[in-house]
Amino acid sequence: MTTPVVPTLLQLLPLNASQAKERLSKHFKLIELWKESDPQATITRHKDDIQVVVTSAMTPTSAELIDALPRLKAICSQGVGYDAIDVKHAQSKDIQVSNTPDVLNDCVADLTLGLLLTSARKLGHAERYVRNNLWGTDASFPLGTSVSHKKLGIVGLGRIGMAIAQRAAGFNMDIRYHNRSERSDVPYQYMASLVDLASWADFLVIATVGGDGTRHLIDAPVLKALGPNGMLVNISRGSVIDETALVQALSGGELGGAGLDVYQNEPNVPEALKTLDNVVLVPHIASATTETRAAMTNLVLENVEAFATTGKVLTPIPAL
Ligand code: 8YV
Repeated sequence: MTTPVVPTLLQLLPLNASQAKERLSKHFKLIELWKESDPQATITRHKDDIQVVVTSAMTPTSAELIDALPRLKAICSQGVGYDAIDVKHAQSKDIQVSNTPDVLNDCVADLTLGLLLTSARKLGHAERYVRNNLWGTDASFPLGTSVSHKKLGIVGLGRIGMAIAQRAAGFNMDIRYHNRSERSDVPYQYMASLVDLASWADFLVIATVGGDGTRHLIDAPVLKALGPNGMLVNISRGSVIDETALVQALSGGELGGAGLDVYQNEPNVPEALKTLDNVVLVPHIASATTETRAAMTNLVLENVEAFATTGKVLTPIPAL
């Protein structure tokens, strides 16, 4: 006689919502993996029962884990990016994968403009200047760079890129973009060459997807094209920028400044960047507000509930 399957959900990280446990437990037995003393043994013990994995954009979900769970049917992730999940492998095994698109667009775009303004107007530097009691001394504070009416290049004009463009339009910025292909539904000029976009732009914002397809898309020639008065803002993934080339360009004065939310090897930030006054560094917080994280968590829960009740997740990642 075969033992019946106990529908089980493997949760790789805590979800920051008071009712999360209650909502998930309605449909599944829960394994909260971070609480287990021997996570590998727990996975092996429950492998024939686990149907759903809850993960996040920052939690590696490998082909190995997917292969270890023969009854896995759905992976529900918190976050819009899915470069940490082997989506192709999951989809090749008919496992649905969901992310949390759209609910974070505004919040990420808000932070992007924040980084842009902070870089251009030297807000971080200015803060340190006041706190270090330099105001009123001989050490005068340098002039910043204007943002309004300047040229903004957006690399990756997807849903977040569009929310950034909408805000930049409020600053009367001239907006152009670079994508894998031109869009016919936007009023902004397309530039097929990334180097051309960088040499045209005063500010270059990176809002493209992460993963192998975009690795080191922003390399030394792009940074050189942006130039000593140009500024780079990255809210996508650290992997998109050649970080060694970035450190070199900033230290050598070939690039004017940078505002960074993401890094190649988080949470490690190159020490050289921390010493530069023309760099603004924040710790991957673009979606980190109470409201947006609640909306993201809720969408994860809705995906799990939709899978439990209809067999289909709500916001699937399209076939790769
Ligand atoms: C979060 C993110 O850091 O959505 C993404 O792709 O990188 C961020 O929103 C993360 O998803 C939090 O779980």
